[in-house]
Amino acid sequence: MENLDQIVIRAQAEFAAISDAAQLEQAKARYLGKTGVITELFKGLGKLPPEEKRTAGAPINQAKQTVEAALEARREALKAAQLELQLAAAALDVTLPGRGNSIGGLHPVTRTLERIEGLFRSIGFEVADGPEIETDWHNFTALNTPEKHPARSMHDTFYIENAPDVLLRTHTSPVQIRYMQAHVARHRDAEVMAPIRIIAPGRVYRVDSDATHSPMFHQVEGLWVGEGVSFADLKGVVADFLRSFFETDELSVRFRPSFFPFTEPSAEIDVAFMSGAMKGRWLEIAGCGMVHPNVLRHGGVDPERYTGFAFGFGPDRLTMLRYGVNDLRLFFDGDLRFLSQFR
Ligand code: 2NM
Repeated sequence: MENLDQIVIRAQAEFAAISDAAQLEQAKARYLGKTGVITELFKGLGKLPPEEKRTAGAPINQAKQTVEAALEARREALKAAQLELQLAAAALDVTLPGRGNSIGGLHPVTRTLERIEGLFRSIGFEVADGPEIETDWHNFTALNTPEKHPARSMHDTFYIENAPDVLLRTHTSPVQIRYMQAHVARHRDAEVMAPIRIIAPGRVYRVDSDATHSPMFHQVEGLWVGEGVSFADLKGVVADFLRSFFETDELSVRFRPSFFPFTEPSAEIDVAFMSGAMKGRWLEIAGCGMVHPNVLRHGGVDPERYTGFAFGFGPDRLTMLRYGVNDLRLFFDGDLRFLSQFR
């Protein structure tokens, strides 16, 4: 028969071989459980007389304590190994370099708009804005555009369904109409109206889409209304602006007769760089003219007393020229590989 020492050695070896907590508890039951080997030995003592019980019981008690100690030691070892595994799984290599913060940047067209606004503010212009969803009256009628003009067709302008008088503005000129009306109203009782000098930058919409046209694009329109404002003032303001914008005096600016319903006379503005890669090529860059008397009247301004000039250009196009971008759609695709080059 197996003696006490052998039982203890077997228990210690068994516990040591187990690496699973549940299996360890099953092994414990085999020695210390209700029908365990050591428990059975204690049961055998019951039949002995009291004085023999004590002498025979002492070594069994000793063996039980040794087995319990081995069990506890193994439990602790398994718990420690488990913790070790968890720590290893959650390990962080604190010596790795950080991911860093990626720094955002302004959209190239926004940069152009801010530049334009800064330049015009510096010569006393105010920056005005207005709704992108406009009425037919503010967008066309007030701007002297005839009832049957092609720009009013559904092929050119986005209309709002079931609202025939509502559309997406096709230019920022309605801002100028709204501004004139509000400004004149504020000066109703004054002897002389203070001059109106504004630019209206913003998004405009036309039914058009290819490499050089987007259904949404940007415009900056300017307006100067006052006593004695002339085409010569227009030429000076525009030429100075363009030379400041492109940061060069090596820029030829020419005014070519043209037609717009809202100005008379009207002109296209072309520029040519006198040096550099683009040297000598005329680029159409803006439209302009003296504000038509009907437009002044719709703005509440007396055309017998005041004159004004207006101009409009495309900041998207100016941005393409300034940064050498060849496809307008790159500005509106939202591709970070393109946009992050302007940070
Ligand atoms: C252009 C060309 C010519 C223009 C006219 C007006 C207003 F509202 F004052 F009549 N604002 N902008 C204008 C004139 C715009 O863009 C090519």
